[in-house]
Amino acid sequence: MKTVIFVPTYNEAPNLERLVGEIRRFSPSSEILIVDDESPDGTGEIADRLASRDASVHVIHRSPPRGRGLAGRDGYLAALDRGADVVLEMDADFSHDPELLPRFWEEIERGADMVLGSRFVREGSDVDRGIVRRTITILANTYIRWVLGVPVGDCNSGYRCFRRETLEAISPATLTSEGPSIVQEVLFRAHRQGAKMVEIPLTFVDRREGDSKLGFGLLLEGYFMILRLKLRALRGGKS
Ligand SMILES: Nc1nc2c(ncn2[C@@H]2O[C@H](COP(=O)(O)OP(=O)(O)OP(=O)(O)O)[C@@H](O)[C@H]2O)c(=O)[nH]1
Ligand SMILES: [Mg+2]
Repeated sequence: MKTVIFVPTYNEAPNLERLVGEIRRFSPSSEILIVDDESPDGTGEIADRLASRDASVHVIHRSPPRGRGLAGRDGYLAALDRGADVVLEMDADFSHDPELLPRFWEEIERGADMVLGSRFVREGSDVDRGIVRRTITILANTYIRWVLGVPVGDCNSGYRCFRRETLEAISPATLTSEGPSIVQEVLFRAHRQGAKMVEIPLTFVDRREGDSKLGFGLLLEGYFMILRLKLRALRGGKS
């Protein structure tokens, strides 16, 4: 089973080298694909250096416009191009613990089409974040689940993996989210394709190094995107 782990990065210089080391430790046979958007802090150069030392590390340098969604789309396509049987995506800021990687592979081997790291299943948690962020997350989650009807506890998880066929079925080239709403767009498409989803407990740790890219504007844009996805689906579009 060939596994490709892709990591979108924007200004993750303080995290990237240690992250790649930890991924290696917990999933030694995976390929790692870093998708960088010309980070001004030199993340791309660090990625190149890591790739030159390790043949299973690859880098994509995207040109503007940048965006978490655009990087996600390119990451999915490149991972499929590399012949992945399973594609996993995770953030670079250690909110997504690499120690969990073997659990993802286990669930795929047991028959899941898609595995999600979830804060909202038994033993998952989000305790590290402040009360305001936690409340926003819980409300957003309830809203997304209600509008899109996706039967999972954590609709905002960007720590997840897909069986190749599942990812192909959602046709990543046609994703429309430029920003972080790609997380829900992909989830919604996979749900509509009938993907068998399994959630595993994730203890979410807030970023320690580097700055957040998720401002209020992106948050708001995400909420509108959810409605747009739903409307498109109601009109019989591909969603
Ligand atoms: N390539 C690329 N990656 C991005 C972009 N924006 C964010 N990312 C990456 O996507 C992942 C998630 O972004 P975060 O900034 O951690 O978003 P968040 O987890 O919602 O917010 P914080 O953890 O509070 O910063 C990280 O690995 C980022 O480096 C972008 O425009 N391009
Ligand atoms: Mg983060």
